[in-house]
Amino acid sequence: MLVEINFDGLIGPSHNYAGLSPGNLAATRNAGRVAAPRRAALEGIAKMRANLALGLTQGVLLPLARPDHAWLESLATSYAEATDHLQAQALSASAMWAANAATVSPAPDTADGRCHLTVANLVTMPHRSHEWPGTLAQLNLAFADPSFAVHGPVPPPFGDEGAANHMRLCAAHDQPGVEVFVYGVSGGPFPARQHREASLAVARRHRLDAGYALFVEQSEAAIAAGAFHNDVVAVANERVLFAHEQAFADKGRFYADLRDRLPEVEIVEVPAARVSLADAVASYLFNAQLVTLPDGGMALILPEEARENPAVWSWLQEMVAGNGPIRRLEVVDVRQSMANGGGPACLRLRVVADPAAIDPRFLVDNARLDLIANVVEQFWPEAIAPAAIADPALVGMIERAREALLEALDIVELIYN
Ligand code: SUG
Repeated sequence: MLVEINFDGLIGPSHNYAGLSPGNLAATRNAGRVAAPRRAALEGIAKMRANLALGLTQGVLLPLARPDHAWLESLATSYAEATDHLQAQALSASAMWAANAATVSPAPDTADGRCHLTVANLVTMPHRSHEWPGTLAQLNLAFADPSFAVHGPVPPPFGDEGAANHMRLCAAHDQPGVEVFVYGVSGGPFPARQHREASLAVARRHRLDAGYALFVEQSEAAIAAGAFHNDVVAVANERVLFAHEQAFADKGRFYADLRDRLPEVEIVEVPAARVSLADAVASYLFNAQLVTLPDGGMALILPEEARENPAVWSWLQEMVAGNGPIRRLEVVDVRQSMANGGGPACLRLRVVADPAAIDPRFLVDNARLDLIANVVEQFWPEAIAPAAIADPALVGMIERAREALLEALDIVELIYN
């Protein structure tokens, strides 16, 4: 049976605030802060537990080997010799944001009836551009079953940031859907990270029906306001699109195309007069997980920051009191990730598949999360201050922590990936 599985990126032991992502306002604002990797990972685990409690199927993707010595070697340097900036880029725990791991087209949408995954190249940000080899190794393990087709990255210079710029709308998860690829052309002072050419390549590789793949430009205003990915201003689930009024460059055309392909679509649009783009970005209202619960109703899993923003919270209260499709709000605390610009939706990759076809080591229940939490409690650094990044003792601790995790989960194949 095909179900939606959320694979959360476990927050790695090297989590820190180095301000590496221009255009990501939270990460820039928090540059230089002392990070708390252990607390960060436990927040993420608590979010996974909350999803299990809602009756959802949960998976996990694991931290990559950091620092990335192979990457530094390809730059003809080593961690000890590298500049502070290059060290931070090699050490980043940014693979936690699993929405950027890959773009996923489930089996009902593809010509060969397989579920296709293309690992994202993330070429726009140097610290993220070297994630893909480790992520690909993991996808190849987790999705080794022949019902999946795992693809390497789209070649540079075409920037691809994975599922964060992709939405799938359908009558039900196991039915054929409309796949929406959102790309950027201009972002004012900030880079547009998703290139149209990359989105087109992913759609071709995934063998999508051309009539049911839409290519939609993100608005320049949204990127300029700090929405470096579409999932900061829009989220979709089954027949529902939840979006900010200013998310898209030409929403009239997009909504009309969507209604044409999926007549039952319900568009829940938040007007700028109620929630400004600035409030949407600061609160991560749209970086929520929009999920279908086992009883068929839909819930929005939001960060605490959305509850703390009066304009956002009052709009949400009115929405759930009304007659719309989203009836329940769940609030989670992922502040450590949020401070780097990653909300609940950034932390997960959605895959619609038969759980029996997935390597069971990548699926979690509460017992497996207990196992992970024990390793985190024992091995993850409590704090990382910016100056500590150069400290060989800290680096040793980070490397040991990941090894302990892979041993505990019996996924030692990944130790060198
Ligand atoms: O790519 N932050 C990530 C946040 C990614 C959020 N993902 C989605 N919206 N799907 C980014 O900007 C900051 C890391 C640092 O500065 O150390 C960072 O990479």
